[in-house]
Amino acid sequence: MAENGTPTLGIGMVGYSFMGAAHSHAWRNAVSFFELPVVPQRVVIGGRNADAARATAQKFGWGEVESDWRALIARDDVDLVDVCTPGDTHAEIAIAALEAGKHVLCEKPLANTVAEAESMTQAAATARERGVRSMVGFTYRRVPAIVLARRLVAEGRIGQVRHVRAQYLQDWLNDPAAPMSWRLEKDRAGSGALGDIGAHVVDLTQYITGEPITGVAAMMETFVPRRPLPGDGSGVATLGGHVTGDDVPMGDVTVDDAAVFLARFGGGALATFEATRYATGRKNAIRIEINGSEGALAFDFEDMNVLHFYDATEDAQTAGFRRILVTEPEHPFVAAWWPPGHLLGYEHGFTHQMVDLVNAIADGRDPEPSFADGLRVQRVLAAVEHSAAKDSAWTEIPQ
Ligand code: SOE
Repeated sequence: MAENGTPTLGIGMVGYSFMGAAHSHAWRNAVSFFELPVVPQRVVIGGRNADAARATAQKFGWGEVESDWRALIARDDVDLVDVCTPGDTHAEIAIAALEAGKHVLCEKPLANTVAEAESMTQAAATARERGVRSMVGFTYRRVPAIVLARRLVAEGRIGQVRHVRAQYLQDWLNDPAAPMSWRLEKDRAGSGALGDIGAHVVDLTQYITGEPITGVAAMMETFVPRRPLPGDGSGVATLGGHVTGDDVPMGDVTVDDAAVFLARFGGGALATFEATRYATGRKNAIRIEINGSEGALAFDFEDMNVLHFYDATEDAQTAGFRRILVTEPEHPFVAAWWPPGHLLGYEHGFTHQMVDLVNAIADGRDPEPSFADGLRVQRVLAAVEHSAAKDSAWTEIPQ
């Protein structure tokens, strides 16, 4: 019980780097800004590097540090395991947690392979029968403008969806002296730009349109095949950086730097996708444009409080893209924060994710995106890799 008598939910988090910080901050803010039926408590944090885990624990107020993730899962005071590790450990940790009866939040992409994602989805289905819930962390689903976009499509405001244009553009690898990190190792990350950021736009476009991607034709490229190893040898470099000097040890990049593909959606829409970490000048541009028979939507995360909406049923003389500032209390999640025009940022999506997850657990509902949703994304990623390896051959996605 929390001090005010509200029941608590003990969180055990595995991982402490970029996503560990984003999740820690979100667990903390969820309680401060939202009325929750159960209070998440930051009980214990763990990970490979105990010093790094300790630093994150101190910064974000975790109660204890546990270097063995199995011991973390086994604790009676842990009700939910938050998996913020690189993809190569998602399946093992998430399945063990589900089998131990712990709810699971797992960072995206769900896994490194379709086979792993299938095992995780199966474990989630089995655990669900015992009331254990699971969710995959496609956090951008909780950006208010994205939720509004989905709502407008579902309400028929843009009619039949015909075109989807989706890009996830970053540039933190454009410098060849930016060091190696686990995100550039296939064994650890599964794939490169495709899984790291392409997975987000695959998920977002399926979420907004409510339709699955049914087939793809793809190209992938690795522009810089070898990179300097990070100076401290820790392999946990954050995004970017610049390592120079004589005889700097180098490592092999074993993933794609960029992926581009054509796709078709279940409802017949044609789509183009682009995911790259070499889009000079673009820092975190998730750009989605959707054209429908009655209107269109356009979004760019670098201006994330805004949704552009074109209503084709309006008088042609005055019709035009409308710039909606998604900061009104009527907009999703916004009422809990600031007055209109007082903007939200990157971290708010994570807080909204925790809020939705906690509410679903308290209500005995399944949170979304589910592991099954994560598996659907994984199948698209696998089809993209397959197509690229076969000279862009059209590749259907099993539904
Ligand atoms: C790195 O490209 C990264 O941190 C991704 O891993 C995240 O999913 C994305 O939100 C921001 O960029």
